[in-house]
Amino acid sequence: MTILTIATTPFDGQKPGTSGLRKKVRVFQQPNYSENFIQSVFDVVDDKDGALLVIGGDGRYHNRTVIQQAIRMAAANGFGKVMVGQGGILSTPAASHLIRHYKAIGGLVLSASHNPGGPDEDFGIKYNVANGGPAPEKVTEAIYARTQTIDRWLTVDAADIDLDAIGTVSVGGMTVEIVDSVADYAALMETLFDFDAIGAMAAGGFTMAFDAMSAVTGPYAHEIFERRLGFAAGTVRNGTPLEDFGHHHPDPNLVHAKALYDLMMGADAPDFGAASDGDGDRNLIIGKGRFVTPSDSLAMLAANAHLAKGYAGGLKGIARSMPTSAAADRVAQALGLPCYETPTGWKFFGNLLDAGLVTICGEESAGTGSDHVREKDGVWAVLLWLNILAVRRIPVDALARDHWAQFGRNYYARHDYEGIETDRANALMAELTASLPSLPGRSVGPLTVAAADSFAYADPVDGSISANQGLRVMFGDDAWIVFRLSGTGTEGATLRVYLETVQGPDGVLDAETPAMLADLVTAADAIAGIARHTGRTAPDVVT
Ligand code: VG1
Ligand code: CO
Repeated sequence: MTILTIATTPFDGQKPGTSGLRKKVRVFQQPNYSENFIQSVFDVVDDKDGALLVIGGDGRYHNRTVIQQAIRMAAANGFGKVMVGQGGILSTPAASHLIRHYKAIGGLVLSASHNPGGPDEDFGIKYNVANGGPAPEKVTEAIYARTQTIDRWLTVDAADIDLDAIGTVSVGGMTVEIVDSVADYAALMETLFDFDAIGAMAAGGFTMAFDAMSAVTGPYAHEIFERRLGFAAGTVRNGTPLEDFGHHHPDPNLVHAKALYDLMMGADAPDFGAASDGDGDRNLIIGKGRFVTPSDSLAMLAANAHLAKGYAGGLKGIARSMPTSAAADRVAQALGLPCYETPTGWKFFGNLLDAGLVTICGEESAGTGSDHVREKDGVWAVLLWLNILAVRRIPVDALARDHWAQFGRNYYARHDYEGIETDRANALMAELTASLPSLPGRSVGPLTVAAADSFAYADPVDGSISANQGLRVMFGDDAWIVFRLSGTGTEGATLRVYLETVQGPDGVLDAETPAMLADLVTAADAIAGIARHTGRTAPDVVT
């Protein structure tokens, strides 16, 4: 088969963010745009000759087009085989599992995660490496460098293939295998959790609502929750992946999953509610009448994971991203486990998991996962919750209260200011950065700044340093604020303000979060000048 060399010139801005390259669909539709990025990935991957590459996405608009392009380019670049999820569908954790299970050299995950989809919305491409996890910074930096000098991309002259037909075909002499999107992943889940116990709980009348948000987890949830575990038909809501997610943001938070929240707070609430995001790596957990913050969910899962067979031997350690609440640290301390604090983004957990330093990881943005794959995993988190509830036989609310009584409670919220002009957001961060040395001693209301810094992470495994990962303002030992700019948006800037205050086991455990955080909200504006810089007096999204 002849390899075609197509001349091209670099595009600006092909810099992977927190989780891959994310842009508007129309940007990706420009001639050479996707091809330049994919070729830049292939140009930095060593040993691809004859190797296996996994490709899949969250089913959003433009997914199939890029998959067909990527298959032809993989053939031209010497890969031996490509494995694709049926219909182009693979959840991010399922893709991570396939890479590991079949010893692929890596994978292309086509998703913009929780960002909306459709012709006028977002698309994304992420490269995962051989451990199944997102490429570490040194790889994403090499990819970005390559995008700035690229002058050609390689493809073969071959027609599109049928992505819906399971089986094997040849493209330009390379084998392409279309696999069931769910089977291997579901089998992995059965090794970790007691499906009989969860199934017995469902048969005994325990009910659940799982909102797949018209995104990728629909097929996984139908198979696992309804078919294998026996939850009633209809347990899975919005279970068909749609290219535009039904015009919604597939973001499992209290704003975009409000229907689920309202259900769970109402008189007819099932026992357990959960949702996942566009690409299936996030999870939202809501018990009957009790929302569990993602940070609390991480802590509660860590404290109870040994009740599931996959974790019966206990945990090696716990890791959380820096802006995630320190609730998990209290569990680690009580269990005598090491606890690691990383920058935002799953790629920073990879080394810790590979080195066997931690078993469970989590982020405040509704991401929880373990060493079973190298991505966060929404369905996995739901199954771990169900397994724990099947063993403990108490409602979510009782489990939460019990947890706080034992470990204390971290009141926590994230305030997002979206679509800010980039210059204004940068000015706010620059001014705040400059003021950090002068902040200690400053008082706002009842709070006095004890310390302030810009978070830098030294990876304990490979020694790499990641600087400028968020600005921290600490008030004593029990309250703090973190400021950072999002690295996943496609329009303007999003300022994230993370607020946290801690109560010990003997403290106030049953207060409303906004009341507990009111002084911190005031302090955040006074210290960072949010209204002055952005003109905003309230966040767009509170999670
Ligand atoms: C956000 C979250 C971060 C998460 C990332 C990718 O990043 O804050 O915790 O890892 O999204 O998640 P940022 O830079 O916008 O704050 V996903 O589910 O969108 O791949
Ligand atoms: Co996601």
